[in-house]
Amino acid sequence: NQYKTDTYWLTEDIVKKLLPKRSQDSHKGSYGTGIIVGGSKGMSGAVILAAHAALRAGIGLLYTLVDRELVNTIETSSYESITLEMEEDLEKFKPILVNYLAKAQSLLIGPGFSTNNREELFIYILNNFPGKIIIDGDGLNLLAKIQDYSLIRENHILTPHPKEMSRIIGLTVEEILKDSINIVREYSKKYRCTIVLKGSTTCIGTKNGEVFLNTTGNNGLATGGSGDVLGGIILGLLAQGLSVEEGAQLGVYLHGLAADIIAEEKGYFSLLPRDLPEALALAFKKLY
Ligand code: B4P
Ligand code: MG
Repeated sequence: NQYKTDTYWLTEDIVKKLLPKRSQDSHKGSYGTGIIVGGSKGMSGAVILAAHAALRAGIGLLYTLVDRELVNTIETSSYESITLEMEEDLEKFKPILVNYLAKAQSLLIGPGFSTNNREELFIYILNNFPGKIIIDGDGLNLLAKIQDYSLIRENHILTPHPKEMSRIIGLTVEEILKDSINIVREYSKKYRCTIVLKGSTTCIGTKNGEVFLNTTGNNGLATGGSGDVLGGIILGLLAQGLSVEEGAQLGVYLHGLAADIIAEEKGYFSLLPRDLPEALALAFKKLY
């Protein structure tokens, strides 16, 4: 019996209680600031998708930190975010970076980031950003490359698909899929963090050993880029004050619900990740 104690279906009742509060008497400072660190040559779309998702998730202010050659692309595609440029010389960049990091409550690192020559910057950010961090995509691949899991803290969320999970823990994709609930529970307890193992039934493990199974989403999400949108949604929720456990649960549920709302009208074939941020509006509305 795989559904033993401490395993829950992520239902509407559970996630409704996690919605961030909005008040009439508020301003952008009330809804938090986030930073996306990602992108590389040929992979600017990952940052753009994540940025739109964070903004549609209600974040107050959003920064993206990208390589110089990506700055123009991001600037022309994401009107509401502020683009920061990464300096190649890390020693020179550190004092500037520290100032950027001090502005935000949540940070997403990894979408389209590449793993080439990124180790030092990745380690520096993980060690110097005190807020909540989502490690996705190439951030996870860097973790697997560096093999230093002491970098992971309680206020971190790892969002691997089974192949990324396999690179981190050393089991095969088949082994992970056969026993995903117990594996997610084991590693989120071991690393004392939140792990979102993505798939057709996304499985969320918390540091205390609870596991939540998502009930939304459909095969329209099986297109490159939908993972980047998920990272952005969670980033936006964390900036608004949700804990890593709450942000992971509500974010995963909303991401799938947005896809379900689109599919109801348009079916599964043509769903694109770029459609998801806009559909988030209806997903929020359904829960409110
Ligand atoms: P990458 O090349 O690293 O893909 P990516 O850039 O991470 O894409 P993206 O960020 O959009 O997708 P992600 O999975 O993060 O590697 C992909 C490769 O990894 C695949 O070619 C495959 O070999 C392997 N792999 C990935 N997922 C696998 C799986 N489930 N089983 C076996 N091998 C796998 O995010 C996708 C998002 O969409 C998640 O939120 C996910 O939950 C959702 N989603 C995808 N399909 C869904 C479905 N059928 N139903 C509900 N939700 C779904
Ligand atoms: Mg991904």
